[in-house]
Amino acid sequence: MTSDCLFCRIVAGEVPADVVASTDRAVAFRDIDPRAPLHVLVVPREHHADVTRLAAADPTLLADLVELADRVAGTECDGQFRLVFNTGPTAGQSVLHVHGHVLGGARLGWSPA
Ligand code: IU
Repeated sequence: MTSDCLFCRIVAGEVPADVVASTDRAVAFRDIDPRAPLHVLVVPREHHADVTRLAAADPTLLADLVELADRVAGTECDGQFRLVFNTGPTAGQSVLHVHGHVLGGARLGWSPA
């Protein structure tokens, strides 16, 4: 837990969030600024700054995030989803606690730039 990390504080229950699913190692909650009918963030309970560091430190935990994303999409929409890990500020990462954006519920465009 990093006390100045927003997502650590959400995981700890110190900051409210609309949690849709969780495991002993990860939490899924709705993004406050949804960009698709389904827009949920999957985050590990343990703090890792980004997906490359998580993959190096604990690849099983990264696989857990993918599994949780799949479970959420199966519950919340038709099971089809896009999983996005913005990595670094230039790519759009604003919160330095790894999070996968689970996007779905509609046909998605393909225009990140
Ligand atoms: P990004 O990939 O780091 O830009 O994603 C951060 C996301 O966190 C972004 O989509 C925000 O809308 C979202 N978010 C949130 O869900 N709850 C919050 O309290 C804050 C940001 I601040």
